[in-house]
Amino acid sequence: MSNQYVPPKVWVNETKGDNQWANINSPESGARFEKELPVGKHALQLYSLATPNGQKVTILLEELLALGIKEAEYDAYLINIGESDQFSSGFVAVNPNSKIPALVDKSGDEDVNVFESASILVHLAEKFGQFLPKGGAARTQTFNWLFWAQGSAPFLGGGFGHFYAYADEKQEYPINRFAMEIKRQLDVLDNQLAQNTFISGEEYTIADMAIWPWYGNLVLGRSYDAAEFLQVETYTNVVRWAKQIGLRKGVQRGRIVNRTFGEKWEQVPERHSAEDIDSVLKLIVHN
Ligand SMILES: N[C@@H](CCC(=O)N[C@@H](CS)C(=O)NCC(=O)O)C(=O)O
Repeated sequence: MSNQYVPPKVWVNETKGDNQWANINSPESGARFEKELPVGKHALQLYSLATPNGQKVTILLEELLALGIKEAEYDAYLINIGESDQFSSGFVAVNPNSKIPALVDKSGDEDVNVFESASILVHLAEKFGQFLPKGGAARTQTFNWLFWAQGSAPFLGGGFGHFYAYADEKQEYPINRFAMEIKRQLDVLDNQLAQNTFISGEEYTIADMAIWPWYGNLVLGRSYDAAEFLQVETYTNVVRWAKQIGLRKGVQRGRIVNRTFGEKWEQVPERHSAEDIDSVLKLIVHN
């Protein structure tokens, strides 16, 4: 192979080209500029974007509100990762890893910074006593699948999605490698969902909320324009589950919070009250 990359002895940062997603990367962590985060009136302050990782948290918050839990009211501010908002001093103070979602829980004597989407899901599920079984095998199963999601989805987003949809050049080797892994993961989910209504059993939990934004959206044809390529319709149990969860009010509301792309009726850049979502959902045209 004539144009094969030969790694130098020591890696140097030579990121080239104008790929938007490659250009936000840097080998250094930490704040790149000084800017405080805005703070709203509710006890829960969310700083996020409606990527699958962001959707997990807004779906949980909207599910909690759908149960009538008023203490789950939240302000959701937009962190535009394409514009480097995640590198402000304010955001880095909440999440030193500079990735959405990040939450500040101001309900107690001291503010609690929460980052990593699964940590936020557990924090909120425990705080409100919902969507996480209290003990026994059901709780462990929920954690099994929650951590499965955290370990597996980077192969879907950072692996398959990056090389299939976002990379400037389509390369056979990484696309093959990650397509293989994603189809294997879909098969794991399909087998599990053949035996269970929800991912960890008969109860809808934060594990479903962690997995649906990635694999549910994928099999519903909403991710990477890859439905045909991956033959997603063959995973019939995953499709059944994805549709069932997609009908939930909390999911329909949560998935559009901090969203700035797509149809007008699915864009709620910031959310400070239920009305912010209601007014956008009213724009849906029913045929
Ligand atoms: N493991 C993290 C992943 C979060 C993550 O990758 N967030 C992406 C958006 S989906 C991000 O903020 N990327 C910005 C960047 O890499 O600079 C979590 O689950 O919260």
